[in-house]
Amino acid sequence: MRKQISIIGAPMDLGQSRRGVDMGPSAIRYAGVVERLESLGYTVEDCGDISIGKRERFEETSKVLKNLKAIAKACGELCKTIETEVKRERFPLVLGGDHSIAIGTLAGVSRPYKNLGVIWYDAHGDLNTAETSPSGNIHGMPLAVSLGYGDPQLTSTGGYQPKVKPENVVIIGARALDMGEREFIKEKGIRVYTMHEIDRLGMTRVMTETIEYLQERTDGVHLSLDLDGLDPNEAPGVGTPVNGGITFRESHLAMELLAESDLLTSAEFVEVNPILDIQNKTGKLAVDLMGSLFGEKLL
Ligand code: 4U7
Ligand code: MN
Ligand code: MN
Ligand code: MN
Repeated sequence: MRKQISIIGAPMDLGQSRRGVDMGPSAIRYAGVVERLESLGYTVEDCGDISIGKRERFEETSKVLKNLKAIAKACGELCKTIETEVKRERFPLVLGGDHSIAIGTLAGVSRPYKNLGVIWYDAHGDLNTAETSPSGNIHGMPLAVSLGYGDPQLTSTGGYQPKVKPENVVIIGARALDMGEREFIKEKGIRVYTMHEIDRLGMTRVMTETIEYLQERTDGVHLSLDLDGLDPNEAPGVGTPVNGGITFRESHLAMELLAESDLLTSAEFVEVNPILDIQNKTGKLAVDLMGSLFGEKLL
């Protein structure tokens, strides 16, 4: 892993309806992310936050893509910031913010890689489009957008598309996939380890297979970690919790195996909502996981 990390905050809350996820980057900073990574020997630069526009007003039942323009604009800015950090040969570590920011992160990190791999650690598939979305919330769409499906204002971020090929994506922790997402997964042949496979195979095998699979076919790998991939008992501060999730220990193991593989070229931790959290438990959890991801050893 590159020894120089650039932290970029993306205080986005326009991709979903719960208030407070815009405070996620602060919560992760207060949990000591910079100090934690420095203690592991990295040089860390906090680049601050990108700017996010204003929320529009909707009927909760409205079928439009909510806050489309402002999200597209912020993702464009995030993309540029990340491109700059990648050119400086630094490891981009993005703090969210709701998961719609992954549209910008992936646009920023995927240009130099012809075959970028993506690990999508999440209870959800985030593979909806305007046609399949039950909510109109863009945080349920960033993976579809990065694969080239969705509104052109989103898929065109960074000026090229798609950012990722379906065969280079691995979803881990899925347990709340909408009907349209299930069809999309089957049609595109996306690799998914649902909670069923995690229970059945164990996290060691899930991660070993994922790492081998991506090692063979990709030239860089991005980790997009939605804290709701973990069980709500461990990560209560998320907007769309789903019971029966990945445990704290399993997640640490997954991060340790990723550290060992030295595969990652960028990462983001998203959906931390301090308003819904208990004494910043979820922010601290994010930083704990980053510790393992960046090579912290127990002995
Ligand atoms: B997250 C949902 F319908 N699928 O599209 C949707 F269940 O980034 C939830 O993974 C999306 O937290 C969750 O609105 C998005 C819903
Ligand atoms: Mn999710
Ligand atoms: Mn998500
Ligand atoms: Mn969520």
